[in-house]
Amino acid sequence: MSAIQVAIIGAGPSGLLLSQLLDTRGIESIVLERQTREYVEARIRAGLLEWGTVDLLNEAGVGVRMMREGLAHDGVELAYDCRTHRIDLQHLTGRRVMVYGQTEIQKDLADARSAAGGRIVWEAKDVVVQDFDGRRPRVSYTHHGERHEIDCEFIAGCDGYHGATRASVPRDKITQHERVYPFGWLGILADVPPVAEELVYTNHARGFALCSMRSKTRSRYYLQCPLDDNIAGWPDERFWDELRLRLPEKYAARLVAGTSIEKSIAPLRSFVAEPMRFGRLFLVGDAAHIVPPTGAKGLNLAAADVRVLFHAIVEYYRSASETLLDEYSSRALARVWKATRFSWWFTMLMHKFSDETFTRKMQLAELDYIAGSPAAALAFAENYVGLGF
Ligand code: RFL
Ligand code: PHB
Repeated sequence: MSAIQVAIIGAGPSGLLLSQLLDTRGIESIVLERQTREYVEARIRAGLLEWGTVDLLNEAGVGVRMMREGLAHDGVELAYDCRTHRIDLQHLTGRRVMVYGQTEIQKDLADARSAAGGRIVWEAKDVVVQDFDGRRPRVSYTHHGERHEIDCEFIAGCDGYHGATRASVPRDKITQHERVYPFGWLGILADVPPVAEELVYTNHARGFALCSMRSKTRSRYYLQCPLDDNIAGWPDERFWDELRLRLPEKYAARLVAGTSIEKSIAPLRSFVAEPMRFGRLFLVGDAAHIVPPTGAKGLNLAAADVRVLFHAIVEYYRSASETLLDEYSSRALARVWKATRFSWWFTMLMHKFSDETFTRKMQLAELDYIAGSPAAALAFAENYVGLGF
């Protein structure tokens, strides 16, 4: 049996970033990941970073490639009812956002951990967390058929929505809040130039569409689709035809179709588990909360949790003070609920819910209000670029 300061479950962005940050302060961790490195790095997910996330990645020493290859955007467009309205994020808030794929962050983090000799166990199966109520939590797992056990001081549950850590908390100690939306997002990745320089979120009578990107030559597009649709029913041509129908004319005319590199359907949900701390077990990122992707808050919230926990653990090892550890859950949740509200609101504003005209009229009136009112535009912009701490 070996002892370690922090056992981190999950090598997604939360787990690797926490491990990397702790290492900058000489705090030892081990990361246990159920999947292979290749599998984790192939998952196409987030693409838009708040500047607070950019700063944290730089603080962790993994921002060099992001600063070179990422695309900083000063604004974002809302399209509705055959018109477009640009929200000037930089002018309204003094802040920008960064386009840089989660796949790239994942690679940069894994490279940095391996260069620093960090301990990551890929394919760690049947992870069990125990005794986190006391001062000596334990984690056990199977690797290549052999069972291992680790003694540690803290456990960080960075194992996503379907992970083992939240599931090991007694039911009467945790409250879970959930909203499931009656549609999904069909996403496509293709090596074609994006239709616009910035992201375009479209409210259309046929359903929501989003034009995003990974670079100036790689586009990421999404369409609202029924939850029971499957990929086989969406050959590339159908996707491009439907996207063209939903986009404002000027972008539809510019749309370049191409072969998809990846295509997937994701359900949309809002989910928050409270509290986020159970003795010496801390839930981080998607393990504690899920937001619908409208507004791109998921990865950014995960990074914000990591930041709060990182400072709390550093403070503990520096001064033996548990104050920041005690405050972790309430500080993280204050931000989580605000981002949950924004993602829910933006989802409700942009998607088709039924054929009922009243709901759509309300959406269009609100979009028109944002377009015409600097106060409403500012409220949107400050949430989109990320609220302060
Ligand atoms: P992850 O990325 O799910 O990583 C959890 C890791 O834990 C592992 N794991 C286990 N390991 C050991 N034992 C177990 N029992 C385990 N169970 C699970 C998993 O294999 C995995 O490697 O959670 P993390 O690190 O908290 O990161 C969260 C983000 O990945 C997520 O919030 C974002 O991807 C959400 N998201 C977006 N966020 C943004 O900020 N901006 C965006 O533009 C954005 N776009 C998106 C998104 C998510 C999407 N989907 C598919 C959910 C777009 C999409 C389509
Ligand atoms: C993405 O590029 O994947 C993306 C961007 C913005 C969102 C959601 C997803 O709101």
